[in-house]
Amino acid sequence: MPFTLPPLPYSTSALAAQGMCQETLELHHGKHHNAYVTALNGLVESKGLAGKSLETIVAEAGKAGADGLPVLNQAGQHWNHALFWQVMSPKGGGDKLPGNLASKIDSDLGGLQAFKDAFKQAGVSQFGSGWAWLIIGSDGKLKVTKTPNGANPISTGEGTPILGCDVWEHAYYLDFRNVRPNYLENFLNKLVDWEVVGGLLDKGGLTTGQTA
Ligand code: MN3
Repeated sequence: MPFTLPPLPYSTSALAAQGMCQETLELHHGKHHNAYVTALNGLVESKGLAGKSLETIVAEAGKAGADGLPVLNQAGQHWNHALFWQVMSPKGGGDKLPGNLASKIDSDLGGLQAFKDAFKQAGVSQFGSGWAWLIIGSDGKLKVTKTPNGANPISTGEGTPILGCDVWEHAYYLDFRNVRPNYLENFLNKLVDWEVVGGLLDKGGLTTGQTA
């Protein structure tokens, strides 16, 4: 089955009051994410991906190093955006975290503010395009990390993301121009749906269910 663009779980205008305008979502979801899906489908046959899950493809492409990059760029970005749309919502924002997530952030990362500071720093310090992440590390502990371009913690073997923020310029230029720190701060304070993130923590991360 070909990979498909997952529909946004809200309308393209739903996050405008929270700092992500309709034009950003139309372009980012309808053009950028869709282009990764189309390009990935174009690689299925030549790269022998048929029958593999998106998660397996991302992990294998990461292990393949430079040889895996053409697949990782598209497959990683398909996975990354699939998570990104889910972790934001019109009900997002605020500092009320579900109990499981709050207590794990307290014990593993030193509390909500320390986590937010680390996450923002990860996103700001990612040189050029990439992503900031909250992941369940391979040791079971929550960690904040970052990856360049289309990579993610599945492809690097670090762990499984439960929250990701796109820091490619296409994610924030219409709303925040060049000011990436303000975009990250707004993402954490107004856009993240903590109930969704807590649910992903319980489930051990996102499984897209998409297969080549
Ligand atoms: Mn993007």
